[in-house]
Amino acid sequence: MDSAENPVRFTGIKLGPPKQVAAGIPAVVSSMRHILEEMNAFRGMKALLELNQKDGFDCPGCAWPDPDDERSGIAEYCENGAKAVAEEATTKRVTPDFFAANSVADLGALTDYEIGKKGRIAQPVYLAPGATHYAPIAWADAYKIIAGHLHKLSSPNEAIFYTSGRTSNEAAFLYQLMAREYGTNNLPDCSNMCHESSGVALSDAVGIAKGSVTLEDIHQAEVLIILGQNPGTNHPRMLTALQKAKANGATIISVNPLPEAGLLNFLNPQTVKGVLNIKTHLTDIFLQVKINGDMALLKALSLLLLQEEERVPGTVFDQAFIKANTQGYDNYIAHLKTQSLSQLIADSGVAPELVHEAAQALFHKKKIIACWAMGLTQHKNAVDTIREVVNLLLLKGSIGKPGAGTCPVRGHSNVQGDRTMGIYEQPSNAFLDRIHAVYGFQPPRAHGFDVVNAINAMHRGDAKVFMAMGGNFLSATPDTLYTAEALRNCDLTVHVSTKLNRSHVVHGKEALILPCLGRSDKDIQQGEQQFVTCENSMGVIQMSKGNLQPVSTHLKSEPVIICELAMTLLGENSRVPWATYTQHYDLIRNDIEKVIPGFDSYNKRVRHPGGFYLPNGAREGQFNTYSGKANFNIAEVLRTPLAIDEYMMMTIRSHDQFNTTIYGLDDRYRGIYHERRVILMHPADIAAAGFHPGDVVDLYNYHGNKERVAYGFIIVSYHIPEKCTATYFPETNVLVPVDSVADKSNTPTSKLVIIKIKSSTIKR
Ligand SMILES: Nc1nc2c(c(=O)[nH]1)N[C@H]1C(S)=C(S)[C@@H](COP(=O)(O)OP(=O)(O)OC[C@H]3O[C@@H](n4cnc5c(=O)[nH]c(N)nc54)[C@H](O)[C@@H]3O)O[C@H]1N2
Ligand SMILES: Nc1nc2c(c(=O)[nH]1)N[C@H]1C(S)=C(S)[C@@H](COP(=O)(O)OP(=O)(O)OC[C@H]3O[C@@H](n4cnc5c(=O)[nH]c(N)nc54)[C@H](O)[C@@H]3O)O[C@H]1N2
Ligand SMILES: [Mo]
Repeated sequence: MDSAENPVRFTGIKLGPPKQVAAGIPAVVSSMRHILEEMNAFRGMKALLELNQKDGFDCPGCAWPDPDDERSGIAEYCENGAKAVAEEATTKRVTPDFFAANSVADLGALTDYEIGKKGRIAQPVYLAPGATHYAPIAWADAYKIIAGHLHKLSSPNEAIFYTSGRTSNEAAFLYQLMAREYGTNNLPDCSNMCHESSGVALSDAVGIAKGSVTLEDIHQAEVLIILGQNPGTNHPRMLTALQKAKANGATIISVNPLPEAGLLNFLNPQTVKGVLNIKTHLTDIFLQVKINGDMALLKALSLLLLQEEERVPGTVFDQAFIKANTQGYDNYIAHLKTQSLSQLIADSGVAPELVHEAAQALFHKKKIIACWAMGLTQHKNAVDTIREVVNLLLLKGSIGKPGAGTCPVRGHSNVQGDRTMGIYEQPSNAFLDRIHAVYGFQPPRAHGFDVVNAINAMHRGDAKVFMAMGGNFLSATPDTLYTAEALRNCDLTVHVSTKLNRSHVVHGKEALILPCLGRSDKDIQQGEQQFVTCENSMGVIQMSKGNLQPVSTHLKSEPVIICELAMTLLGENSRVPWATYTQHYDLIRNDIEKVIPGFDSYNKRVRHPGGFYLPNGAREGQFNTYSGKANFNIAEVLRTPLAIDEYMMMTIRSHDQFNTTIYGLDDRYRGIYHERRVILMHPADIAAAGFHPGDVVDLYNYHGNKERVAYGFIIVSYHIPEKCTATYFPETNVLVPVDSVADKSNTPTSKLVIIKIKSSTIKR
């Protein structure tokens, strides 16, 4: 087996009933167990006490916002935030001795779970050409190797600078500045695989690539529609906000192929009721769509709204809003009228009576919020589906007023901020002009590579140096074996990382691992403790200040690594005061303020407890689109014809992982324990194919006449629609074709891979 893939090793599956309720005391027990496995109780408590407090550090987990006003005095975090901290603040260390004892091939034979448990990388290491082991290297020598390679390239566009969304604003700003002064816009990021479809859809529809709501809006909404999102696992603190909305009388409609525990009920472990086992019932109407049945469902809902509006004019649609603020209404209505309600409902996979019930819940409500995540964004027609969400909100006038609007729930804790800071392969001219005005160098104008184009460029040999500011490019991206060939084609691969991962094992002809401080680590420059800043999912900029002693004196902060590399790379001629920036991060923020709108008095306002909101046109009802209005969009439903032996597969996260970081082997809410190599199937599909629950199967994809195989998955009978299956990523990324992407956003279609399922020769 190629070291790019997780080795097939079964770990002893145990199944239980899926949970009906999220959080509660089991969540508290689970978080403490993860903390204590990684560090002593004192360090653990010190970390948790400052997590998400106004003067503490931003959770390295998801991007869900902190409450503006009251924060729970001791525990403003969730089970999975605690796990994210445990993973980062661990006292286990990967030292040069470890690398001497373990070859790269040895590391490749470990599973992702085993690799992650090795601890924090404690020193920079280098893999020389032809070498079998990483060996320690001095920071200055590492910078020289990178600069040497970058100077050798025939064009700066042969280099790629990837970013993962944990990078702070300060580091992200410096990183894009270095790449652009060096001469390229090749700045792909994890967003290309994540919410890019949301950004594209929302920019065209309402004039801003971000969501429009605040946390307070969620509390005030009359109806919340939650599509393609599993908040109980991936954004647990969202459940507290949903609980508040329910207390204020909101109706929650959930749209998902799976009845996720966190959507159904919630036991808030931070309230007396939660501790007393009194749960809040969250979802009122559960619409169990087929995979990618959302567009058909949304159209069915809009059609039912239209029929009611025609029956009693002026009672359902917000005609005044539509007239004043939107464009394309008449065409959209004409289009809706061409659609067959029964066909739409059949295409959605939802029971007709439930679609009618959901439509009724919307008829006379004016404050509607739609929340969504990867279940919508990672499809071929993702951009159109998200525009269909906006169509529905526009009909209701549900945007740009309190309690209403768009809520794409972001993933990585600072993925939104990284984009604000200019981590983007398609920067606007306005942004580049400001860089020029502030620094006096001409940044490149040609657009660069996004993630998928970067993989293809490396594969063709058109890109030769790959550098990553965090993340795990090999495992997070599609078509694992193809991507591995692409990375191995490079002359040099460089990773600034906190922990070991598979991208360190699948490397270029030379490779470097540069260990950096994490969110929870104390960052001291010139004797003064520094803080960085992040932007959450709702556009709030806040400071984040680590408080733990770093596990090694060799670690450097991301901003310092970038500045030192940039000085080596760009030398005397650079127009950027890199050395100054390393002295105090306020000096970086002073210049960010000059380049990026909305950051006036950055240093002052970010020191204000709770930070500050960035301007947001859509929130104020100002739509900065090409038409100056919010735009309706017309798109047809996309059907996926399947042969009798074909299935749709969505790749999802278990409860015990953060993307490619595997915290543990349980998916507690779904009742799957101690095993990740599973495929969830409908019982009728299992029987029809002649399989039994517990059988081991291999999964095949034949996109573009190429065979892709993922070996060794155990069938689990599950409450999932027929012909739909689910597996965990990254194990099945080997099946996601690199050229199967969303129209307009180029996001890999990780939530709909067509597979065939065959008996395996592998035994359990
Ligand atoms: N603990 C933890 N927190 C995380 C992460 C993590 O890995 N672990 N990852 C972070 C990141 S980067 C992100 S982007 C977010 C991801 O957060 P989510 O988007 O919640 O993550 P996924 O597991 O990809 O879940 C997608 C959900 O969409 C559903 N789904 C799949 N296909 C469809 C479809 O066609 N239609 C509909 N309606 N639903 C569908 C799945 O059943 C699942 O419930 O979470 C962030 N937070
Ligand atoms: N099939 C499939 N593929 C997917 C998805 C899916 O749903 N299905 N989801 C996609 C999504 S939404 C996303 S966002 C991407 C995620 O893609 P990435 O962001 O590239 O992947 P992560 O697993 O989050 O990266 C984890 C690594 O980041 C490093 N790290 C952690 N903290 C820090 C830090 O503070 N600084 C630095 N420098 N490094 C750090 C550690 O070394 C760790 O191993 O994956 C995508 N891939
Ligand atoms: Mo993400």
